[in-house]
Amino acid sequence: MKTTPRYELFGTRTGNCLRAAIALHEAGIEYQVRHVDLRSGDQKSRSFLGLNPAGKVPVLKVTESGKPDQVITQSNAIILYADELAPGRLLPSTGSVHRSRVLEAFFYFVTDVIASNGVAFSLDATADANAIQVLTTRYIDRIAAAERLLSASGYMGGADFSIADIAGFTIVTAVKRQLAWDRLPQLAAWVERIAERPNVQAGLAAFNL
Ligand SMILES: N[C@@H](CCC(=O)N[C@@H](CS)C(=O)NCC(=O)O)C(=O)O
Repeated sequence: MKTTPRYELFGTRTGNCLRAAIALHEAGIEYQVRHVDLRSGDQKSRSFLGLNPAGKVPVLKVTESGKPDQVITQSNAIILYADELAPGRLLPSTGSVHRSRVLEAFFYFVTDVIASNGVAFSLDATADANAIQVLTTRYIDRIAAAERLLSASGYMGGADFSIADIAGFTIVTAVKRQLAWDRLPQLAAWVERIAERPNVQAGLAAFNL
């Protein structure tokens, strides 16, 4: 008899965790939220380090009887895992000409925008103002340049909603106060379009206490 796996998403209200939560909702995967309070140091507890020795969220734990537990510790690996469970909903299938366009837009946000933002955020603690400014200018300029990735139908890299929209939406909304919106009308319309999706709203609310 085939059993249904149990999914638990460990995290809190950060961009990396929200991206994972949105992907699970968009893929139609039911999961339980496990709050990890970073300010209290839950991520350094013995039990959490047993799950992810890096002490970082998000973490997706998959439990299925008769199988060893599966633990996925990177937000983008969780997003791709969600795609595997619901093929075609988050990423055009292998062999489709549209797939590489979506992956291009997805990795643009992950490596060129989110990574710079993450480093700028971590430098904040050490108050290296110059380096923070360089990195901030870099990710803001790259977000503005992302308007060219929008398809005619208004999604990032493809005709339909995809993992590229998930990657872009959470970082663009996280830094929205820093953007010159009067010069980015298409990006503004895209943000509204993505924000209207019920599964995006559900993912954004996943870690609300
Ligand atoms: N590349 C990782 C980054 C994970 C990460 O940096 N998580 C942060 C929160 S967004 C964290 O757990 N910080 C707690 C700590 O470093 O103590 C991913 O995308 O999942």
